[in-house]
Amino acid sequence: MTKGVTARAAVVVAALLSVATATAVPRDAMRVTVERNAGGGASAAFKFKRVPAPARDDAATGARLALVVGQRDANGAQLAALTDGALPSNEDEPRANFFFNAGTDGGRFLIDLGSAVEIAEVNSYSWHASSRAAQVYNLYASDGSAPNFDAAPDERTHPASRGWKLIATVDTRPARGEAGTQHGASVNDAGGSLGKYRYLLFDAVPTEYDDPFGNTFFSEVDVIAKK
Ligand SMILES: [Ca+2]
Repeated sequence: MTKGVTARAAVVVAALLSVATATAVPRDAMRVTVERNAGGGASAAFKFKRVPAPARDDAATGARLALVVGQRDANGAQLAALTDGALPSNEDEPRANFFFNAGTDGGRFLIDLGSAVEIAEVNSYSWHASSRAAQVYNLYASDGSAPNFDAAPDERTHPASRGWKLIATVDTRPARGEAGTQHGASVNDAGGSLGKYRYLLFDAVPTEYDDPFGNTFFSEVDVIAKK
């Protein structure tokens, strides 16, 4: 009984807060744009209709990368492949992609931009003939200013409890139909800015658990600064 009342009270408080937010400042207009190429549409140019093609000189170029949780698959590239501007030339080029180890439950990697940047978009790209093409991850961001900020929250630590904000949950798997081999995701905001952040944390899980090979072949991650 008490529990029900508490839950209902929480709903009311949430509703009041949302009204206050709506009148005080524009509501968040974060969007996740997802596209999938298949067959001949998947080329080394990573061309999509709405997701921008990978950039060579984005804000993540030269950023510090760190593996925070999980193991790299030794058949794949180092984390540096995520921001080197180089793309795989075909759908089966493990050395041109970073992926978490086979049979493991994904993990977390960090992009440290070195200083706070007003971010317009975070775009991620992947390419694989089968189930490793899709991307499933939570994107967290932080300016690092929280007193208890932890740049490397381990698997027992919820990032939100250590100074991180959940920006988006990205899942490029189609609800039905062709899965595609080349996926692009763009996290952006209708207002032009996702916010000003120094750190990005990707919290990725396998795309499927039917076999040990569900960890995404990440080809590139771009961080586009607001102009
Ligand atoms: Ca790359």
